Amino acid sequence: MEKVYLSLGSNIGDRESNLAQATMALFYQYDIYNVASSAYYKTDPLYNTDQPDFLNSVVRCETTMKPFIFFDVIKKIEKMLGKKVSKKNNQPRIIDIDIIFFGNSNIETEELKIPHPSFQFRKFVLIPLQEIEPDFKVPNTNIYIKELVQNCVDKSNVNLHLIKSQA
Ligand code: PH2
Ligand code: MG
Ligand code: MG
Repeated sequence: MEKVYLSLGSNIGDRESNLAQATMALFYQYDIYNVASSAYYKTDPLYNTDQPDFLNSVVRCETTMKPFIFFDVIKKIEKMLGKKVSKKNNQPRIIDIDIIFFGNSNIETEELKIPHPSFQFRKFVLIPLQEIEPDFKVPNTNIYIKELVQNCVDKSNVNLHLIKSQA
């Protein structure tokens, strides 16, 4: 069984619902176990700043799937939630599910890179990861999540997003 860490993001439509539906789809998927989610965080859009704020979370789960099979599953979940295939990077999206770590895997292909090449530069990944795994150590290194958060060059806003009751 491999431990997998995913970054989820949404900045179109009902963002809370989009993150929740993606997380539930993982929960009910065959051969995905022990799904745990961080809270949701409201985050400044990185790179293309001319787009709505994101809600982001990090999900941890376990699987016996191989990375490319798992990658197909998350692509299908994105499609199911209405994600359109876009050629351009950094466009607003209903849902984005990115693999950050997949056990100790190192993968370097055009479609899939693991670990995610820019995880350490993204506060919207590091902060929710630290919430669910405060003693996390980056696979194949001696680097702890705490150091990554302290040394992160990204100074954008990442704030806990509380789901408010209507009352
Ligand atoms: N995803 C991107 C680009 N920029 N910014 C935030 N805050 N959250 C994201 O999930 C995000 C982003 C490309 O996938
Ligand atoms: Mg992404
Ligand atoms: Mg993606």
